[in-house]
Amino acid sequence: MTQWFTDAFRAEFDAQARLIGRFNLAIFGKTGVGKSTLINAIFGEPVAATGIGEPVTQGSHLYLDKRGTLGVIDTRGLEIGRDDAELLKEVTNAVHQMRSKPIEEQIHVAWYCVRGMDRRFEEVEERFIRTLHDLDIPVLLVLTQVPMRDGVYHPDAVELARQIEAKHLPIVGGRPFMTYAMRDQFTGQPPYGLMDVLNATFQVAPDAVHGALAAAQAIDLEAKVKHAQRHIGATVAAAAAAAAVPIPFSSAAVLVPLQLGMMGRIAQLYKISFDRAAILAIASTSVATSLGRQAATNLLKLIPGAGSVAGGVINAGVASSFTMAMGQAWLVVCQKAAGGKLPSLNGVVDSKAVRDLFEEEFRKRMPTIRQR
Ligand SMILES: Nc1nc2c(ncn2[C@@H]2O[C@H](COP(=O)(O)OP(=O)(O)O)[C@@H](O)[C@H]2O)c(=O)[nH]1
Ligand SMILES: [Mg+2]
Repeated sequence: MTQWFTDAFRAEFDAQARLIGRFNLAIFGKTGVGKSTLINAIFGEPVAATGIGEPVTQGSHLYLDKRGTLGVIDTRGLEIGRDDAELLKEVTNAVHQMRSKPIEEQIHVAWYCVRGMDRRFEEVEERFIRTLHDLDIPVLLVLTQVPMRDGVYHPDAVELARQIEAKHLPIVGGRPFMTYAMRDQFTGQPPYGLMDVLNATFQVAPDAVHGALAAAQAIDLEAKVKHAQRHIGATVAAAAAAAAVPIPFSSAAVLVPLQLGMMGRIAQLYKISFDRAAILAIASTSVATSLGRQAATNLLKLIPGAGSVAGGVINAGVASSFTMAMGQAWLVVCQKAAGGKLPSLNGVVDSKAVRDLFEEEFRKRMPTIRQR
């Protein structure tokens, strides 16, 4: 009975995935400085150790690991400080080859990582950063594992940062970012500095991949909300345009792809998989209890009482307000799902609770709809 819905949602979900694209981050630095730890802390998913991903070009030591809206490019088998000439050559070649591809296949930002307590920054590291800059890749220099106490950075890391600044490297902000990515169980040192790295990354990443970066990162929930609201706004405008010539309430099929696309987009901002999003969407819109195929003509039919408010026709105003209410209600469902705050029964989503939540949020924006 819900197959039509799942199929239609799948098509719109996938279309949105293509529109969101991918944010590609290149990460460099010596082994053990904390690159994987930093990525995990900011993007929130465990990076498989090594061996995942594919060479950027055949035989290359530059690997691209695709994880939905995030692509991580790193080097394997070549070490800074050992294979410098080869590494610089490969990076240069790879970037040149990627340049002829669409924007979502290019490197958007690079993080060059140095362990804050290493006390030295080598000339080859400087050359590496200048090379990336010359290839038009914005570079953030990140000092990792910098101990901080009472708001003061460890003096050795401060000294290293000062030395680096004196080199006037072409790095974002002109100086290194001090970070600590993961709590130290022994000293209790908490993480810090991650939001600054993320904000700077947003600032230098091309606009076209901001949505992907907002979706990929896991620490800035405001950025997710901002992008969700922007997309809801765009969908509301599209819905109003689609209903510029009023549509009978019974056959508002033109709004279905717009609304499903909006739901798919928001789900992906919160890294909700298609399968899970479909379950939540079916629960939210009470598709499961509706009359099968018929419902494909109008999602609003699935909201009890909506028809009486629309008064038999959907004009631009009705299309706007309903789409807005749907978007906001779905956003709340996704936020709770991502935060692990949706009620479940024995580990399975509690459909009734999801539907009550969606309807409650929907009605907050559409107080004229009567209660069931
Ligand atoms: N407590 C703590 N440990 C870290 C941090 N960054 C890295 N490490 C540890 O340092 C080691 C190397 O880190 P990893 O991320 O694998 O380095 P990579 O080789 O640059 O990817 C691991 O044991 C990490 O747990 C951090 O910010 N805090
Ligand atoms: Mg690693």
